[in-house]
Amino acid sequence: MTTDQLITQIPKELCYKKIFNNSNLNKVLVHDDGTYECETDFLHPNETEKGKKISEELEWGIVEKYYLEEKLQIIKVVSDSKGNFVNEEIINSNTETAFEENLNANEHIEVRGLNEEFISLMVNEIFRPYGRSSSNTLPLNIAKSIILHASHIFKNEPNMTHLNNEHSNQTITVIGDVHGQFKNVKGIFHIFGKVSQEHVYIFNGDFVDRGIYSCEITFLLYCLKIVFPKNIFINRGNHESLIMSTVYGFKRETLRKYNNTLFELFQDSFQSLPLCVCVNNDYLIMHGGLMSNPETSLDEILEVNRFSEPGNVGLFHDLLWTDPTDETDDLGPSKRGLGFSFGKSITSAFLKFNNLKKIIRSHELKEHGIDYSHDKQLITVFSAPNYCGFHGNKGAVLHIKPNKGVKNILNDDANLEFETFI
Ligand SMILES: [Mn+2]
Repeated sequence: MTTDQLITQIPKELCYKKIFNNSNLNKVLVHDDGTYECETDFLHPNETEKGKKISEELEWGIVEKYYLEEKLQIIKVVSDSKGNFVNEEIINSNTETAFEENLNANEHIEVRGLNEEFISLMVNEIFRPYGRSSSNTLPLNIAKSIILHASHIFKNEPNMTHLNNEHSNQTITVIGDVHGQFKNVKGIFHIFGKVSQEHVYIFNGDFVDRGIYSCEITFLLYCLKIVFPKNIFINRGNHESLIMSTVYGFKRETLRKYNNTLFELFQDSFQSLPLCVCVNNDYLIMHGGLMSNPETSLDEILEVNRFSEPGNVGLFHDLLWTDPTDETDDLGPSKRGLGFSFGKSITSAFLKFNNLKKIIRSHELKEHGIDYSHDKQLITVFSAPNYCGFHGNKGAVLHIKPNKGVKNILNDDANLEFETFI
């Protein structure tokens, strides 16, 4: 039986579905004296650093001015050839300095003062239509420096990060394609919880294109990466590339909201993104799928030079592009006309060769957001419900929480739990 047939047999409380009501999000209560409260905030308890409610202390305009002109500082950091700190220089964020053009290889940009409160301000007021900010976009220098700071963090990560939550209460949640559907990304954090020390998120590629809020999603994910570098990981998808994001909407969106310099900086950041995460030495997570030779080691994945476009063939390309197939056990044609598809024997052989339990990947629309295939050795997670506004599919997330998973007719693994949402 297929996933779609099986999932309908799961009792409702197991295949549980929370309905995310967007009308409750970001509702701002404006008092007569002009101060405000966020009734449902995004990522923080609506308090200033001193612990006082914003509404008691500051008018909205002052909060925005405080962050954008004072609190956030753009710093150029200079390191020596071994990466050790040498010195730093504050760049004034108010002026339109072309700082990124002047960066040498031993220099990078950091945004200081970026915290959860700023993220909430950005999401609730700047990015929200009818938010109280005078603009729906970030000031250009802030936008540039967020991308540059995040890129610097990505560049220093390996192609594949190893995570382990076997001996902790930490949940690791895998999110599949979200494709510019910002409302759903906010919904994911509302429903399943914030990024925190206890809750690590893996965004498994294809967060841009198709939907029209790719810039907002990228800035949110990059800001979270800056604030919680060890609690959110972002794998590159096939859409985080120059060709795809030029054709499928992200370029047009970026030019409309910002400019071509920003688009180029986004491309540089995409070329810095890692390719995989391996959890508990059991689960390998990548956007697309496996390579043609199942006797490819994890060390070979670590050796790929990923700081470029993925090309049309080879390991780098395959990790971002391939799909599983049930039509053949071995290798089959690609339904995308690019590369190949891989059958069950490839998956089995790869898992055995690398002593892994399952492959977790995204990249394909699934009616229920989740699919178990290849004798349940391979899981597809797709997290854009009602994809493109008309597919009518659910979205799903997959939690990795050792011995606290939820087994059912579909999920055979006590360390995993999937949840679906619309
Ligand atoms: Mn994809």
